Amino acid sequence: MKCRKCGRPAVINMRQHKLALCEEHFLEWVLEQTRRAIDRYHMFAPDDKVLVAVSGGKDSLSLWDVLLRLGYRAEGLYIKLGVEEGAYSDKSLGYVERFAAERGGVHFQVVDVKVTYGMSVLEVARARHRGHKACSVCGLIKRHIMNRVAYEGGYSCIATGHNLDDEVAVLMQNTLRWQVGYLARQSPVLPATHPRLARKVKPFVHLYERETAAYALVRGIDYIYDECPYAVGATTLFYKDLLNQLEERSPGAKLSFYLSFLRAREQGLTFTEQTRLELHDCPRCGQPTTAPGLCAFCRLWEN
Ligand code: Q46
Ligand code: ZN
Ligand code: ZN
Repeated sequence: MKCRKCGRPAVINMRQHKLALCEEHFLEWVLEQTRRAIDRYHMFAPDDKVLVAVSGGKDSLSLWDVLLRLGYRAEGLYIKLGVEEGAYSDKSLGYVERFAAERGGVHFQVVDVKVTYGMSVLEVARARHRGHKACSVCGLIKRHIMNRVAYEGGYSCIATGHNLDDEVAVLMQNTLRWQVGYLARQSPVLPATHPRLARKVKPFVHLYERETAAYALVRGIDYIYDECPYAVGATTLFYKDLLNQLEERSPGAKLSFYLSFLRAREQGLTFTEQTRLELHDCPRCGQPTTAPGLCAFCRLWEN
């Protein structure tokens, strides 16, 4: 297989685009695709300060790399959850630190959940939500911290490394259950609905997971291969697998499922967002909550 642009040996063949590219042109192509998504969905402007949520994995580190190469003011945020199994948190932080050091010490900050709030994610999950999975508590904590850091640091938005496979897996789950509220909100850009909530953007939303993985590989970005130990068996993985079978039979199926969903929604063919709940400001942290009194995050740390 030869690169369509220069005829040298291709390193990747993207059947959904009928496009094979060599190393150099593939790296260029990823930058261009990302830049286009940022512009197309009006994610952020060239002089905006962007907070990139980095986990040490291939998607978030590749995203950070691409944003820096595109000349954006992209700074990192690593949230140390305190996952001790397989020294997961320490290892993944190590990858983020090396990434930043190799790029002349680009700015990033670490929020260590245990140091800041007194308990690691797992400890608080055990103490508060017996029988609940760590992930629900973890999601709540990560959202709170991202919003807080973005607000305090004056960032215009939070960028996450979600790729097309992530988005399509969620879309399929929501569609199969007709989760109207979730479908109405699933978007490459989630606007801020409160001054304390940052806008969320997903610049890799048009890239397949195999492309973000190839980008990290070709660019020489070292990342943590293992998933968080609690992610094992997650339903999303099942849907990803299912969608890959579909893609195998019909190249481009994932991309077109996602893009036609966005188009349908734009044309008003899906659902209007459910009536907004009235929001109250949490008396402790100031972030909005749906019921008066402490927000779910602050209640976690009570007593
Ligand atoms: S939610 Fe669950 Fe993830 Fe938190 S506990 Fe690990 S798997 S990191 S995206
Ligand atoms: Zn080429
Ligand atoms: Zn609160």
